[in-house]
This record gives sequence, C-alpha cells and structure tokens, in this order.
Amino acid sequence: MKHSEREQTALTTALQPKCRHCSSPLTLQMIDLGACPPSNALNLSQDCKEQHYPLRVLVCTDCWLAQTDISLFKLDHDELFTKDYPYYSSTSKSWVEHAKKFVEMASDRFMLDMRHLTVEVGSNDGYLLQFVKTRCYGVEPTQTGEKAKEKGIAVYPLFFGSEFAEKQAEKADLMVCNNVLAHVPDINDFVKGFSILLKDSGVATFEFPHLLNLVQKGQFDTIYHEHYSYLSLTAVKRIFESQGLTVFDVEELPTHGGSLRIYASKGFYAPLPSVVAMLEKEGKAGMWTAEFYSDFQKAADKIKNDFMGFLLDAKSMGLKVAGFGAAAKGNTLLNYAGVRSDLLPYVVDNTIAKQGKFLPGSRIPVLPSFPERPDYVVILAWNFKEEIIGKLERLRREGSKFVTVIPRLEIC
Ligand code: DWN
Repeated sequence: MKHSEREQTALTTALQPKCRHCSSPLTLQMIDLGACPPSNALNLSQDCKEQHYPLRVLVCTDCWLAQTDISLFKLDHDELFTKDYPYYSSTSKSWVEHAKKFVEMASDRFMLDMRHLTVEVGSNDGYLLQFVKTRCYGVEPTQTGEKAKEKGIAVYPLFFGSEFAEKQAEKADLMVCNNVLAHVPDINDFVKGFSILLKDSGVATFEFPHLLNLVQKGQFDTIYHEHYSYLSLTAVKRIFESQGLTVFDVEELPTHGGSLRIYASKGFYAPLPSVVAMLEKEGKAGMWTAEFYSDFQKAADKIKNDFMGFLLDAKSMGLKVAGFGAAAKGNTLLNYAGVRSDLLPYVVDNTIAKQGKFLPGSRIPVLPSFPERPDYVVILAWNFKEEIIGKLERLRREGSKFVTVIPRLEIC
C-alpha cells in the first residue's frame, strides 16, 4: 500500500526520536558508534549469547540535551542496572578521597549535624555515606548497596523517582547524586523526586561529566547505553527549573575527565556568579550550535584508528600488550574499534565482581593480576591514570610502558 505524501510525513514524524526532556524532535546526530552490548554486562563464559544494541547520540537543538537514541532499541532500565551490576565506587581510592572531601566541605558550608538528614541517590557501596555525620540513608537498586549495608548504612534497594520521594515522611536537608543523573531514562521525573524530597531550605548537589569536555577532549568512550544523557549546565538548569529547582552554584572538577558539581535548591539560595560564568563558557564554546558537535565523529574515528594502529604495530613486533581497568568506557572503545583478544589478550581489574568474567562484545577475559610482565599496559580507565600507574609502579620499574588513548594516543 502506498502512503500519500501527507501520511508519509505523519509517519516519519511519529517515528522520529523525541527529546526526553522537552519532547522536541531530535534531528542533530553527534555520533554513531554502531552496535554493542551494554557496557557493564560482563559474560560468565567466552561463548555465551549476547545481544547487541545500536548506540548513537543525538542532540536536542531546542534544550541542548545530548542523549542516547533510545528509539533504536528496547532495553529497560532494570536490564542495564541489574542486581549483579559490577561497578563498585570504592575500588578507586582517589574517588573515595574525593567523596570524603565533599562531605567535609558540605557539612561546613551548610552547617550540618545530627539534626539533619542526608539522602544519597545512587549510593553504591557506601563510598560517600560512610563519612556523613548527619542521619542518612542511600537509595541504590543494585547489589552494590549490600556493601553499604555492611558498613551500617541504611539503603532502599530501589530506583529513585517522584513515586519514592512522595512516600518519604521526612524531608532531606542535603541530597547528593554523583554520576547518576546521566543514567536515568525519565530525567524529568527523577529531578521532580528531588524537588519533592528536599526541604524548602535544603540543598541538592549533583556531579556529572561535563559535555563540554566530552566533546572537546574526544571522550567518546564515555558513551554507552546506561548513559541516557550527556550533560551541560545549560540543559540541566532548564530541566531543573521545569521541576521547581534553581541551580545556585557550580564548580568544575577534574574527576571523570572533567565534571561539574552543581548545587540546587528550591529557591532558598540566590544564584552565585559561577552559574552565569559557566553558562557563558558553554555559550562561548558554541555548545548551543550544531557546529560544536559536527566534528565529533571524525575525532572519535581518529582516536580509534590510532589505537588500532598501535595494537597492530605491537602485534607485528611481537610485543605483549595488556589492559588495565575493565571500565564500562573501555568496552565502548574496544567494541567500536573491534578489538578482540588476539590484540588485547586480557584486562586486569581489582573488582572481584568483574574478575573471571569476559568483557561484553570483545569477550576479552578479566584477570585479577598480570600473569606475566607486559611490554605495554593500556589504561582503559584513563580517568584514574595517576592512581593506576602508582599501583603498577613495579611494572614500570621493570620496563613496562603505559598507554592511554583518550584524548589522544600517549605512551609513557
Ligand atoms: O557513570 C559511570 C561512571 C562514573 O563509572 C558508570 N556508569 C560506571 C562507571 O564507569 P566506568 O566503568 O567507565 O568507570 P571507571 O570508574 O573509570 O572504572 C574504573 C575501572 O577500573 C573499574 O572497573 C575499577 C577499575 N580499577 C581498578 O581495578 N583498580 C580502578 C582503579 C583506580 C584501580 O586502582
């Protein structure tokens, strides 16, 4: 049956992906990374069946929220954040230290003590709440929450949203949400939950990798299915305002390749100059124009090709290469480049829940330690480069070299 031109237009519009915040049609593509399995879905054996899902990022030219195109696949939230989700925040000492410093700063700045309540959304293994001196609880849907319970921290094993917030009898003085805002499919409802649960005088802080750095530093490997959004202050401020929250302060952090920490309240705090300054910085960089995103695919392809060139050269010279850090981001890189165990025979990771398993897509084994000294160690978790090189000092002394791929191939 042939469709009339009008019907065809209606059909195309109906199929067109829509922005998860403002529902505008998404017409600007930032990158297409082909298809791969979810980045944290490690396999129990090298030959088990796994599903690949298309992975591309579109940018809303209305509210400038960059987002994974979820119209291309059917993957529920709880299929990505399964009970056996293997990411434990406490594996990195520097991240735990970062959390400790934050808690000290926040209790001073907002004068918090046992009369107050702190709620952390995405509290993982209690890496942050273990330092909190107020009453507190976490919300964490994955099994990582069991580790927090062992530390004596109360945890709701649930996904956070307005429904959860409505049910809570006591409102929170401080709400913390680190590296979780990108992970929620219904970002409007998620933010609404903070608006409901926060006291009128309360503060909510959020940390997330800054889209400005993602694009300018070619961090395409941080794109994977569990990241529904890639965030700028411009987009976040608009989303928060739509749910009754005002962003009153923002800080730049070096974590995860360059993040923002934003502070929001229900209008209790007047916005500081840092907010306008960051919006101007994003504007000046061109983040509200299509041009800003136009070379990203090319930049990612160059990084991928240089990485492949390195691996192929090392192989042809008979050199031994291993990976360190079975990070989710590493899987995006390996799968986009098509790297398999012939080029990278294994990856070492200190996370017990990842050891003995096989990386999704590439099926590269994850080992607890190096079976022999490699000539090169590719640090897939480049955001922890210093900490990892420090840990592997003995290998360096014995002659191993370290390789990072993002933002460009570097050997040291
Ligand atoms: O948003 C997310 C970020 C913040 O964290 C998530 N969706 C999941 C995760 O992403 P990732 O897996 O890319 O993150 P990391 O933190 O870069 O992963 C580091 C990996 O390296 C982990 O598997 C732990 C491992 N590691 C280790 O084995 N020994 C890390 C350090 C520092 C170490 O000393």
